[in-house]
Amino acid sequence: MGKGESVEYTNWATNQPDNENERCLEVLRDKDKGLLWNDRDCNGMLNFICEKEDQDTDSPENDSVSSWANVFDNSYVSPNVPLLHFGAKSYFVGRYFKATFLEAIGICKMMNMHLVTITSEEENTRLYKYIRDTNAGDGFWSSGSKLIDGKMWIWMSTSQIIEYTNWAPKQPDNNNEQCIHLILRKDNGLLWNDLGCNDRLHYICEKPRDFDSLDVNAKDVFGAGYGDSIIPCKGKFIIEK
Ligand SMILES: [Ca+2]
Ligand SMILES: [Ca+2]
Repeated sequence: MGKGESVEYTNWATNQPDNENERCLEVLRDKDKGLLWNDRDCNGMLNFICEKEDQDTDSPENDSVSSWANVFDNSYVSPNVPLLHFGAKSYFVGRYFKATFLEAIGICKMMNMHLVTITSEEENTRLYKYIRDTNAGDGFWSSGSKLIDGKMWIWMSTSQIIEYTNWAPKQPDNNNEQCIHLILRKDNGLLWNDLGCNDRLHYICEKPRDFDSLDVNAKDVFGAGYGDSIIPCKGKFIIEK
């Protein structure tokens, strides 16, 4: 997760991985065999090991292309990490693990992404269709919350005040529910509900789309029906009508 890369080298313990519902990797110390791997439930409480890049060395691996923070932002993104590309953003739908609102912020950050912001009906509709068509789940965290002052709804990932909304009927309905939960209604779109921030939900991460590394197709970018052509220009885009 820290680099957005697929795991290639492995050192599984005997008969591991053994359970589809165990989605995190635990390392076990074995006196004879060294460090062995086990798939394990992600909610367990374990000790942990952190790592960071050594800033002092000049090894070629530390150049800007492969620097830690850029890995998920460029073409090194693992083909095994499925992203939805729409408009100027790419999205990752976290469907296999549920997290609290704050944990979801951390998980997106770990992938060098942000918890999602939704600023237009088009964006809300595209996410709705993607979630529906991929059966990704029925409840997701967005980065919308009023945790800052208890009153104002803000996209935490961008600090913008929330303008476009798509509240479900009778929502928001509770002053103690301070985070925005996206609800899939199969025939009725992606509706918003205020929910307690400590509830556990799936989540959607986003990042600016990296056009340079992609084979840009206008239909892909702006959805079928748009005839716009897009000319990449040093990372920025001119959209010709
Ligand atoms: Ca296991
Ligand atoms: Ca509510």
